[in-house]
Amino acid sequence: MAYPWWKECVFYQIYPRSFQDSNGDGIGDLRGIISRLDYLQWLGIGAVWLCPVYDSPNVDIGYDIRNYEAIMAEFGTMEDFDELLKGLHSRGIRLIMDLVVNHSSDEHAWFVESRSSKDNPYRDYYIWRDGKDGYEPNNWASFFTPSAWSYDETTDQWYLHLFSEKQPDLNWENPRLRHEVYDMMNWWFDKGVDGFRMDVISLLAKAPGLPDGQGDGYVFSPEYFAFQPKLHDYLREMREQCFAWRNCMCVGETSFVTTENANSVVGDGRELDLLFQFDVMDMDGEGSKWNPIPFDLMRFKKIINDWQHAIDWNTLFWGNHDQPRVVSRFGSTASEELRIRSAKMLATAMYLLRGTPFIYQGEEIGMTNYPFADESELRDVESINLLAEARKTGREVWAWNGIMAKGRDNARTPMQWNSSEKAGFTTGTPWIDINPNCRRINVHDEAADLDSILNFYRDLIELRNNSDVLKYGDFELMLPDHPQLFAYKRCYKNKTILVCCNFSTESAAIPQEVAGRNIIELGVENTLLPFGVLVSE
Ligand code: ISL
Ligand code: CA
Repeated sequence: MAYPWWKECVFYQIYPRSFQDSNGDGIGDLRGIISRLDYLQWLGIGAVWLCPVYDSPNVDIGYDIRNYEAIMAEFGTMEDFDELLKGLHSRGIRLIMDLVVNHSSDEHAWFVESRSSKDNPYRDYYIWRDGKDGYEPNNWASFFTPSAWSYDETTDQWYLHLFSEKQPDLNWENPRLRHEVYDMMNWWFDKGVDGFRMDVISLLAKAPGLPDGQGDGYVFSPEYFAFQPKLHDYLREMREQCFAWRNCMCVGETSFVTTENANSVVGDGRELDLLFQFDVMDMDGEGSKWNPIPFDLMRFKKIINDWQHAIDWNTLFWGNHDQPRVVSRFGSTASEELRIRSAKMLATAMYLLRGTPFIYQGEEIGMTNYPFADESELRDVESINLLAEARKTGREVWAWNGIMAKGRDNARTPMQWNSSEKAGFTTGTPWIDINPNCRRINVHDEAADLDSILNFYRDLIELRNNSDVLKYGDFELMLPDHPQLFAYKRCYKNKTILVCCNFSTESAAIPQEVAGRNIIELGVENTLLPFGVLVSE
């Protein structure tokens, strides 16, 4: 049986603005990525997910696209892009692009036209409604602003935006809009890209009539904008029009997906190949990500076990550009020893599961959250808006604590290439501060140290790439009630690999169930030390 390429390899996510600057303007760019291709090859990854590189006014750092077929000037030119793609392919590395089509920038030509008059041919490319008695058409809250609607004087109507007011939602009910998007996707496919990561793709369809959410004030109402029945029509049409016949991979950022509805997008219907679910990412927030609750190992085990059994093939990840750094979040930075061991433990626990791993840049060297000193150091619209809103109700301290722990800027500080002041990222002034811990956490030093997190990631990727058990084996949760250990078994054709990870800061006795010939042994001294790992076969 032949498996598709995207089940055979490990993905690496690049956030271009913070990966490598090549011209000293403090902003990462395409030529910077080109200069690091040998590093990616050395790491052993087989595909890259590139966050948006399209022309954008950068209100949401590239997730507000002004022109889908042009490269952002700060990142370089289309020639640079072509060279990047060629450079990846010549190293056997595939490239998937970010597809952001739930919304565009308000500076996109479509929206400029759309807002100009009610009878403009582009009017129906977006979602316009009359107000209700001078107020918003409904009570929906947005991800980034209190209301999901903004009023536009020119035509005396309101437009919907589930994100910032500069990210108007596209109207997927309009077939002309849909076919423009398909043409654009095919244009990129014809250039040779290998697929797309589809931004908030589960939100494309909105409930007919845009009903009010239940509650007072502005109400966040995913029941009316996520996983609506029409979503499946759009995804099937997209597949037929753009990629059913291609050797590509499309992964959806399916916000609000559940184990119950997941197979409606990735099951036999095959609308998408893979999906990102956020149950693990959401587990340390109560109701909202800004209300922190401690990591609960039992809950983690249940989430992983449920997902491993719910769908045939999972995405495996600990973070991305929207999440804090995993070692700060679920590991420990109490000492260097614990940071290093917990980073390795977390990688083992996640990436030996059944599915396709996605490593976020900097994770492979154990980068940590950034100690932001004050608001002036923030760059993310989500955090900046949250703080401004919280200030109105005297909840500034709550918001600031939330941002320190969960703010998206934590993952967006520049990649740490070496121990110099600017971390080898730039020669100029970086667009966002560089973590001073680049002195000890950086690619250059870790590449030379065989016990480093970086070399551990490299070995883990190699182990996975060469093991049919790890790639194709079944998953079985072990020791479900153990309060400290997360353990599982992977089985394939009479072969078994056992993975046992100590998620706690206390030592744990090694259960006999996980004994075997050791493949990975970390923090094992008769017992499993805090964050210790044992993998055996
Ligand atoms: O980070 C989040 C807010 O707490 C997530 O809810 C995030 O907004 C959501 O997963 C959607 O993310 C994607 O679309 C956004 C963009 O800001 C994110 O960077 C992107 O990954 C709008 O395009
Ligand atoms: Ca630059």
